[in-house]
Amino acid sequence: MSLSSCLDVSAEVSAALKNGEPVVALESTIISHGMPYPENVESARTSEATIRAHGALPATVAVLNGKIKVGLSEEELVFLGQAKDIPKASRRDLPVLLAMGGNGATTVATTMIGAAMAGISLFATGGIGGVHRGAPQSFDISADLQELAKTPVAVVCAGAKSILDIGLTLEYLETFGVPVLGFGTDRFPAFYTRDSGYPVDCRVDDAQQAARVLRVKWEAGLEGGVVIANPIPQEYEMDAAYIEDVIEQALAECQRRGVRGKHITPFLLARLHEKTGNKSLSANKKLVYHNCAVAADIAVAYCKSR
Ligand code: PSU
Ligand code: MN
Repeated sequence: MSLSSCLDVSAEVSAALKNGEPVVALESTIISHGMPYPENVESARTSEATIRAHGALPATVAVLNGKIKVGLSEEELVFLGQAKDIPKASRRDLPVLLAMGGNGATTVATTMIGAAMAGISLFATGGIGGVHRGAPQSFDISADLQELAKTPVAVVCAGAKSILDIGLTLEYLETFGVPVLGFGTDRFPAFYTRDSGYPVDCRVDDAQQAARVLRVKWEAGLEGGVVIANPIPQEYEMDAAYIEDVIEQALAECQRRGVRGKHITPFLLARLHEKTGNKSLSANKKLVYHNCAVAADIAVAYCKSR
């Protein structure tokens, strides 16, 4: 089986990449498991439109009929948003889905894999997975972190939610040599809030500086990804004490119900949206659009820096 038999890059994305034009990848777990319908489809559409408005081409990634598709049609976006039975597909799920001809919503890890196969360097999302609270006992560490260690894609995100242990997540990234850049900030953001209480490794103040770090890293042969942490815009930031309280409640419920493994993150996200009366969903959408804009700006700068 060759790479081309499991990878299907849309004509538009493929032409842009051949011409050295900027492309930004988007994940599909955020569509199928991160937000409810119809907000998920609206958010996917607005994300793509934002990337185009900033001069790059969007390429949403998903597994469809046993192929990694890079660049989805409108019908495919709606399908992923409406279907109830699309499994969340991380690295370990890929070979099975490809072999069996299945469908899957790609996480940060698998979206990075698809992007790297296609030759896309920038990827925009909401938040990355990480080391879960209680991981010293549960061993629950997202495969996203190992992917960042080895796959050469830069992920623009609003940091990580404090459903995770952010301190341990940053330690893990340091151990595996993943640079964490703050975009216009010295602080690692916590998704709904602009400051997790932890610093970033390095601050970059514009798209050109970020693009330069990527160019130098990969030209120097330093494998692996980069986290570009872009805080939620001030006007959409949530109250830290309020969201922390809601997260604590959701985590307690998760434990009580014995939710495990890959179901933990989607369970917590759904609970947060319910408990905040969709305030968190609205913040989530805004920060994703902001990440799309920044990722597109960096993709444009990265192409020019060649
Ligand atoms: N965090 C969010 N929103 C999300 C996810 C994480 O704030 O939608 C999704 C992403 O697709 C991420 C995945 O890659 O959850 C991580 O899942 P796990 O913790 O099971 O690796
Ligand atoms: Mn996990």
